[in-house]
Amino acid sequence: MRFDQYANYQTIILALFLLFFHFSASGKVKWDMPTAYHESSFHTQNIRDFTHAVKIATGSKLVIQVHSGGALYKGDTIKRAVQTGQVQIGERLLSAHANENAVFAFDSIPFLVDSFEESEKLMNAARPILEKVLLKQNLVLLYSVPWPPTGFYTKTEIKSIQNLKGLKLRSYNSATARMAELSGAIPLQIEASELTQALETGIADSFLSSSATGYDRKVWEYLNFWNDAKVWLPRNYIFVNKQAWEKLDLKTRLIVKGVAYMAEQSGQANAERLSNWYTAQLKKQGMNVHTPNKQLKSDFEKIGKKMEKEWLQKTGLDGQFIKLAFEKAINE
Ligand code: PCA
Repeated sequence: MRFDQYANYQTIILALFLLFFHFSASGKVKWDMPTAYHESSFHTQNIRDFTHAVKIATGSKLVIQVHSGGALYKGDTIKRAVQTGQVQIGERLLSAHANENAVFAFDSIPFLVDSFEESEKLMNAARPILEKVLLKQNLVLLYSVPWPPTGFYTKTEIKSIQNLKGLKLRSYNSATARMAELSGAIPLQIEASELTQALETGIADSFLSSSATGYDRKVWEYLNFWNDAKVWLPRNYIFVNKQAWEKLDLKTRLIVKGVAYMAEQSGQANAERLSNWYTAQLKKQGMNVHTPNKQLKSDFEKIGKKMEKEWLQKTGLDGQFIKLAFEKAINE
């Protein structure tokens, strides 16, 4: 082969390579998104709106396929799957990772917030720290949506903390387990997707959760009382694998961030709007809905203070930053 022929081949190969690179850079990207909660959950519906909006706004350049209810990865494996790049994006209960880093439990300090407005202030106070911690774990935070407040589902009315003694209380994170433990109950870690089975078989005889999950899991078929104690408003968060994120071009990233902001706002508005509706449905199905009496309230508050202290000890400077930023926002 003559030298100029050889040079031509090289040019053609280079041109093909550039062409391929151009198409893969501007081509369509498909992401898989495992979530832990059922299709009927308002969180999943919000995610459906988010992914639909991303598809439209990017002209189908980025298409996200949602796998709800732990169908692709069970709740407790979703974060790892995204961190290691097995999937590109996921949704999970933030405080479920508190064992890795107590910062993840900023939303699970009992009675620190009891309204959606305060929950949003707390999220905004914690956001920079949360983003920093997640980035170190190869994750990019997109957005976060709260659950309605958590309360106690039981067979009989809780009039005092004594009534919680010995109950097999299903919990969904280490903070609910600690709350159960400090109340004298026996905590059992069970995913929402396995909650119905646990109640059916008697593995659990009570649980901590929101009106949303009680309604979604048809709790009235097993239990009669809901104590709307407003222990906290835990959050789900939506996160992306860092490499998958960086592979997107800048314009797509900006669109996804914008849509994520809207999804956080609409998710929160829906949670707030539906919260009372869920509670009304529980009543409609014959459940007794009540709030803690004075004694129970003060017993719970003591537990809250203790858990807040424990959280501040575990989180150090990060926790102090979040607490101060939150207090500042509350007093503004
Ligand atoms: N429902 C979820 C988490 C918080 C909530 O309200 C659950 O019970 O697992």
